[in-house]
Amino acid sequence: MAEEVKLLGYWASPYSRRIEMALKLKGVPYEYLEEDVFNKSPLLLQLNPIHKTIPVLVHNGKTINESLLILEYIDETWTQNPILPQDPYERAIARFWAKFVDDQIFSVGFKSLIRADKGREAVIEETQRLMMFLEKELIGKDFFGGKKPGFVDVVAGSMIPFCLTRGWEGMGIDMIPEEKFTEIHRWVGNLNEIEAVKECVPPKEKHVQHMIIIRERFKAPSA
Ligand SMILES: N[C@@H](CCC(=O)N[C@@H](CS)C(=O)NCC(=O)O)C(=O)O
Repeated sequence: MAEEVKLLGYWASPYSRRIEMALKLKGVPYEYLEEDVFNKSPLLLQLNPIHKTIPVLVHNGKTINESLLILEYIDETWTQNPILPQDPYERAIARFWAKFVDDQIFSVGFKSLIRADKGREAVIEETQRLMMFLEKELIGKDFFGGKKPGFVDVVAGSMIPFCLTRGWEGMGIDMIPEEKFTEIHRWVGNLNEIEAVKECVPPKEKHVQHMIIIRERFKAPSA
């Protein structure tokens, strides 16, 4: 019997793009259902009534929410081309970095987009300080996962170069200058060579424009 694998996503969302990257890295066919996150479908509300967010994965009628949990589910269900390390300690470390990207880097990086000029300098500095931890983590590696892209690569790859950076570009901010973040730039170059990643990168110009709209929508009035 053919498997049912459906993904509810949104074209500009790093959270659903990372799921597509993982499914493609593993060669798992899936049906993609584009959601309008500003006008949610009854199906999304039914499948994710608690958070009402994408991505949602549906596998043979079972629903999984929250992107990091979906990635773990995918890795355990389709075991070819593993994205998490086998060693328990290495797995814990990979989860640590993924959480660091989604919690710290995203929240500070997003603030740098929506803060008015006054508070922005401090947030930029803080974003760069956090980014330096990732820079150091990449020394001597092609990917966070080693020779091949893994869990942290799809999480950080979807979030940093192919999402937040588009927002910074739209504001004329070079948040990760190449001379200071050589390892991160090398890593982005490596990611760009991977077919499964390339296929999931949102179109650049459209995305930069989209991030400008997002920024306006969430801008702190006087921060
Ligand atoms: N922690 C969630 C975050 C997902 C998320 O924030 N998705 C956004 C799209 S980028 C969304 O659905 N937003 C709709 C809303 O918050 O109402 C995950 O990792 O899946």
